[in-house]
Amino acid sequence: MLGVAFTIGVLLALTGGTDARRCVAPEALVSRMLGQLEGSVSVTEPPNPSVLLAMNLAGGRDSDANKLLLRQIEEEAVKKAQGKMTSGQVALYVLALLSSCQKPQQVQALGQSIDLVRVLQQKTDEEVASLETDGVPITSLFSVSLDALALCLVQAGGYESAAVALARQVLKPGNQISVDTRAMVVQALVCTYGHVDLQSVRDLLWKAVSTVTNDFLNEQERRKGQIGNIYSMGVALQALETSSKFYAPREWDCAQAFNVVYNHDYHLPMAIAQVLPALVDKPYLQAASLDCTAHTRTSPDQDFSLSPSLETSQDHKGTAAPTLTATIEVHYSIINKLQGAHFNHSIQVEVPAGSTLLRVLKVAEEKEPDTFSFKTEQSSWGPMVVSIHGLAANPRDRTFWEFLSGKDALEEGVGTYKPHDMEHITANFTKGIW
Ligand code: B12
Repeated sequence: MLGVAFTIGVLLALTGGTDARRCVAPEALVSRMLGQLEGSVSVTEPPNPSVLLAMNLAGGRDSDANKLLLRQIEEEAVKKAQGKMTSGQVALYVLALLSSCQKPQQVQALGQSIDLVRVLQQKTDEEVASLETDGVPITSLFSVSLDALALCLVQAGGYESAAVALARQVLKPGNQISVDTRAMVVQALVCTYGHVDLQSVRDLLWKAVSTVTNDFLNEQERRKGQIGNIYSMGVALQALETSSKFYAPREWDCAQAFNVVYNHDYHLPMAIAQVLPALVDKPYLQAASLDCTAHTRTSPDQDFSLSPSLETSQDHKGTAAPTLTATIEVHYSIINKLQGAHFNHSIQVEVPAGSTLLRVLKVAEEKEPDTFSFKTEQSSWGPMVVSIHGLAANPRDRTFWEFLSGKDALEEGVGTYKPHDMEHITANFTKGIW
């Protein structure tokens, strides 16, 4: 009897203590994802701070890729932070540097030095002012949440008013704020809650976090583990990991939610960068409390047995690889019923099976350049379509080009989504909430 109890005790200690709700993914999956992140680092690509943050949270600090990425981040910070970077991008830089045990207040590279925290404070103040006057931020509520989280973690001023504004937004009756954004709001508010004394603010933050997290738990129950779509899971799990006291005594079935993630094969570095911290139970909230002296995980470089599907299954739905000669027909429409001269044009496009939607857009443009011209901008998630038929999306008036398959909004961008034969894709000029 004593032996059994001892074994259970040892097992509990190994799995992280007596808290039965905590989940951690299998080591093989964690090292495979770390390997994918390391593989995404390159001297020719713009550095992605979310990738560095995720590597550090998952314990992969010693790799060459990590060191290269840190240097690129420092150089990019001194070159661009002050100017064209958005508040959320600066916040991600701050979080990445904190997780690398660097001081964001004093970033030195290329013979220059910059205080990223001060830059972030200025940009956050502008976001909050816009939220207060126009009811919307300059960029996105997701970004403002990153801002508040980063400022809270470094204990610089400015995050409390951002957190209060965010709490009010998620508590607005009938708001349509996405799961992803509400999840990021949770981490910002949980951090702030730990540092404010004023009871009325604490009550507001408590109410906002418990409302959002209970909604997530309800959705998970209804949808057998899923919260939002498959790409929302990373940030949603991070939110639930940081907030158990806000939904207590309710318990979170983390195993059920983790299973949803295990059943998906993530390829995009950005998607992995949001999921991996959750899988090792190290949400962004812990970016400033990592043990910088600890031994880190080894990279899985040579261990191909861990990633059998990496090379072959670019198609996340697991369908068979197409033969090189097969082609598919895609019906593509572009619609603007919102602004200026309205238009509605359609075209039938033939592309090799397995092509991305970006290829469909390119073929449509080649066939009818006057009608189907388009522009993309590179982002952390890949190419984003910012203009079609000369009509440009404008973040200031909340317009963007939304992509649909039939009537359903796509859950991936044009750089990764692969249409099937006879699919009807629409690009609709839309006004959004973000
Ligand atoms: C806000 C937001 C938007 C806003 C961005 C407006 C703005 N100026 O900020 C709008 C509404 C325009 C938008 C559009 C789309 N989005 Co969006 N978006 C987000 C959200 C909630 C936060 C992004 C953010 O602010 N990040 C913080 C800043 C600091 O980082 P950033 O890298 O600078 O952010 C930029 C990019 O994220 C980019 N962006 C936003 N969404 C997308 C989607 C794609 C495919 C690309 C390439 C770029 C991109 O816009 C941001 C500002 O410039 C994320 C959620 C998440 N989990 O990350 C989803 C998210 C990135 N979006 C997603 C999707 C699917 C789309 C759409 C394809 C939806 C559709 N059916 O049309 C479109 C893009 C279509 C196109 N034209 O190419 C998915 C991407 C999944 C994937 N595997 O690619 C996410 C993860 C949401 C989800 N769970 O489904 N989005």
